[in-house]
Amino acid sequence: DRTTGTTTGTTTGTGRASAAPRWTTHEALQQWIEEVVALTTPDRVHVCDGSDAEWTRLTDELVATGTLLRLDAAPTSFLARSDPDDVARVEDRTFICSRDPRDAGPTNNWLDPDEMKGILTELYDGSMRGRTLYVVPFVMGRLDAEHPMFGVELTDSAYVAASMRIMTRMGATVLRELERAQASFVPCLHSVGMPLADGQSDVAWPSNETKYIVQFPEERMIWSYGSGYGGNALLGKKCYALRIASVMARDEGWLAEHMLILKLTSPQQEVHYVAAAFPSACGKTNLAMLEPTIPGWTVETLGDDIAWLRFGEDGRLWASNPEFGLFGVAPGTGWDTNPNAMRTIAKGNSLFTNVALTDDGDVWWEGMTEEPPAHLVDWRGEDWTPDADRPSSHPNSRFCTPISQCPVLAPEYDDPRGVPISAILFGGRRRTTIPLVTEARDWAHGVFMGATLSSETTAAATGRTGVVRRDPMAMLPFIGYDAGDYFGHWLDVGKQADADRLPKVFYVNWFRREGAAGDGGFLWPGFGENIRVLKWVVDRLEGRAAAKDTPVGRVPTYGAIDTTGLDVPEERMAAALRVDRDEWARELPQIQRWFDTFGDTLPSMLRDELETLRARLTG
Ligand code: SAT
Ligand code: MN
Repeated sequence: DRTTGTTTGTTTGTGRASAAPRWTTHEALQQWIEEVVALTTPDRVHVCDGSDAEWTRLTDELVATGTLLRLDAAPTSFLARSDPDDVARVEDRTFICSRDPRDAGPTNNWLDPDEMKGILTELYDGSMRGRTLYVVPFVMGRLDAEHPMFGVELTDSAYVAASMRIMTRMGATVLRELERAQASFVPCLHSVGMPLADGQSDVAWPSNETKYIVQFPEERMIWSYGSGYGGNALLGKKCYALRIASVMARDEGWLAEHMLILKLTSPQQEVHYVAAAFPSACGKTNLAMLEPTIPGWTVETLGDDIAWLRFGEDGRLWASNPEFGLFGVAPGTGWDTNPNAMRTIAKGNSLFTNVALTDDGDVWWEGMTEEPPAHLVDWRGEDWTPDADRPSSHPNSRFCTPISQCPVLAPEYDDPRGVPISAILFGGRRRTTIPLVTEARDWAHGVFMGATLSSETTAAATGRTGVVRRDPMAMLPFIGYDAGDYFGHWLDVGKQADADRLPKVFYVNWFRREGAAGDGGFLWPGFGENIRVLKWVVDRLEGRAAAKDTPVGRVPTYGAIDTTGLDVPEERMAAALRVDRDEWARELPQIQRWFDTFGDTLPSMLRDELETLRARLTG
């Protein structure tokens, strides 16, 4: 029996006489598991098959250990409360360990790979004692893709194994294919870093104060230690599908991006696929599932976080979503703001982390309904009433749910080729300066927009929130190599195709506010009304909407955005779209400083774009 076995067993069902049990016929995988078992000394090894029975067993066990609470009101869904110190990605503990520090670039933490392996090998030594090592064979994207993108996560967290079943295609079918082809895979090693001594009882959320999230780009390998949360621990997501995949993409001529993918159908039945890059917790999930407020338009979802873009034979960029689930920010998700996410969750089979619990055994978070319930148990497990001066749910609390349950999932989600992209949107969270929507003049100008993208920080990463930082292509924490080289790669991608086949690039900002300091109310209602901006984008693609050329790009002329039935006064609309020379005069030195951090890896084309912008603004 290869699916279970103690690490001290002698011979297994495959009959091979050996010190270690035989877990797989994949030679490299078998050997790697043996090495990890020898180093981390788990009590048991379990090779995940991805079955329903396994899900039931895992979640039952997690309920028994107190990690999960079964929701009485939704018995196929569960609530987890993390350690209060393990609630978000830890960017300052995240490393790109390339051989040459230059290849990590100025935006990543770097340490020599051998040195890092030394540190982590010491931490992993005995780190799984008293626990089960779960072997999670998975594929990012589809198993029937031309080149399936395999990974195997070895983790001592049942919560991670269960979450990986929602977020990736995993289990026995993947392992069989790995074995048949003796295919290469990205090894992803994860330990929460809390071994259990004999008789020591476990805590609900094991983790370690010391945390490392480490990518070895040349070896296509990931080592993670100390955290059980989200992108720190579900290694198929940010670590593989963005950091490692971005390096593969650079080497192979494609793009791995932090983008949602949506399908837009106009009243004339024109279909356009749009990819959009926003930083974490800036509304990607909401836009991906938007419910249009204007008649005749349809939005369907293909993905809410990650897009892999490759050129098709037609010379267009085709995007596919490598993930199998949604890991969305809970607060702010409600029947008003994102009814499709609510419908997805309502079908059950979901893991919630760090949200509040209602008295009748359901979940609640800020923004789910207008009025909070009279009593809750908050994300730390404490009593909560509406007069409390703290939120009931952590601002980075999450729902983890199968994407197949999304009622507006586009049928093309299941097409291994993906979908041809007509437009790319870049967006951030900015109170001032950035207009509601701006169209790039050409690909290079679009790359400049992406490279200078900025946003106020959110709770998705630990650290201060609300501080403006440059977040190029919304990829700042996810670029697996030198960011200057990454911009160069984007420019090269533009040279691989005819200009008229490339997606058109737009820069959006749903978050601009009233007042010179941007401290007033939002100028634009956002959410479902964003369809009006998407409509302008489609009308531009179809050559029927007006735009005026400004120093920063093309913005809608007065009246070009359809505001029928919307209560946004003319002045507010003008303010949302304004290109303010004073604001941009303050922006230029910030962009200059940002570019100066790169030295000679910054493509000269981007410096030229900055000079063009400067000249246009002062001209
Ligand atoms: O925690 S995750 O990295 O998965 C979520 C996010 O930051 O987008
Ligand atoms: Mn994300």
